[in-house]
Amino acid sequence: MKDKQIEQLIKAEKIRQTDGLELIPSENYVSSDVLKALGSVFTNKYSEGYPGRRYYGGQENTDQIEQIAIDRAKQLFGADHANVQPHSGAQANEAVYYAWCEPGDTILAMDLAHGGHLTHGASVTRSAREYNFIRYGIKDVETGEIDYEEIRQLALKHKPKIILAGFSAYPRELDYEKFAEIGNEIGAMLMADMSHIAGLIVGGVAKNPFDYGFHVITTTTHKTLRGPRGGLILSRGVVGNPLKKPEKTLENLPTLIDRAVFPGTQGGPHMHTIAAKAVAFGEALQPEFKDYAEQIVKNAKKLAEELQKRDFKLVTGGTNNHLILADVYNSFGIDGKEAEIAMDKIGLTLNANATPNDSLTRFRPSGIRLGTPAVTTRGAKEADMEKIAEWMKQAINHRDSEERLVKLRQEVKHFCQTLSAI
Ligand code: DSN
Repeated sequence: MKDKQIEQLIKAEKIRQTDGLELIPSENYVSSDVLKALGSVFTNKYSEGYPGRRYYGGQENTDQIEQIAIDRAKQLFGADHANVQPHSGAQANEAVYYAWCEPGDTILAMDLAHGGHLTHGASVTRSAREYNFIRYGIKDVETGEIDYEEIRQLALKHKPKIILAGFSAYPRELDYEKFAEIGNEIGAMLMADMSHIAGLIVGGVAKNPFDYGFHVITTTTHKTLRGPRGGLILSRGVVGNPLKKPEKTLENLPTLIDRAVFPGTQGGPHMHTIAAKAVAFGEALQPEFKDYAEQIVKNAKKLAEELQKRDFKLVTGGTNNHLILADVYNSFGIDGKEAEIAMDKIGLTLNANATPNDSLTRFRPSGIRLGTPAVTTRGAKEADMEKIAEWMKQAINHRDSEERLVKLRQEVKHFCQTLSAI
């Protein structure tokens, strides 16, 4: 590169990602083919519209790329329709709200403090100003149990237009059947934000909300799905012409969603990212992806077990998916930020996270959140989880000893050299 300053930082980041263990549950390592597609000449192209219906010329290749991405996404999730244009998960959620709701309409979603996502109506977001969000949470922090009767009562009282199931920090599986029963009882649209577990769904180790009557799934493409940073909306219904405004019916959701993405909430799609999504979806369709998804969950369960042996108190007492939420404040008397910093020093990257009903602040919460998608991509297996749990405990025990932390950093680095390259 001519720009040496940026080139040097790209190299430094590659070294950081190679020599450390990536435990943030929403991150992953893409394949070299995904990176190639991302860095391709499609970044030069404007393609407002959809395949076969664009507002600019020169679309003979973009149309094919987008159609391939759409077809693969539909196949992966068993959907009638896929919109591959959302720039990320936030835009995907925003577009679905815009497609189905009028300003002031009610949406029932999981509380951010209990594992929901910012875009599920946190008060600081734009959508919270536009729509009326009602929140449900975890009933029992020990088990992670959700009170579906409470959700039903909230739904009966507030008559939401959308019932949203999904999370960014919940280590258990949701009961989609119960959500569907409630949604059908009050006539709400059923939306699932599967950003964290999309790869587990397509890998067959997590349930697919479409199998329980959900109408829409949104997801990011860069977490367990292991694609480029981006968003995706899948729906059930009949695909129509987005140039014609349809009635707001469940059957018309695909067309309503296409119109809500473009021109409703976005301009030109990022065709280089769509090319990379197509590559990642192709990879996720391969039989090996199932093995990968299974190993993510095996690793997470083992890591949870090993952490518990070392006195980490886990929210919900374990995990059924790829992520673990540990309450370090109630385990060791330190806040999540202090734990995150200690881990960073030895090359373990994870994030401080609020626990349900957290008594500490959002920036210095009680918990840490970690997961196994990225280390599993590098080939880590159950036996390696014991080592990771031990390093985590050591980092906490010796957080005030720079000398000990430097030694631990060396051990982690040597271990990383035994894993596959990124
Ligand atoms: N930032 C993502 C996560 O870490 O879960 C969600 O947007």
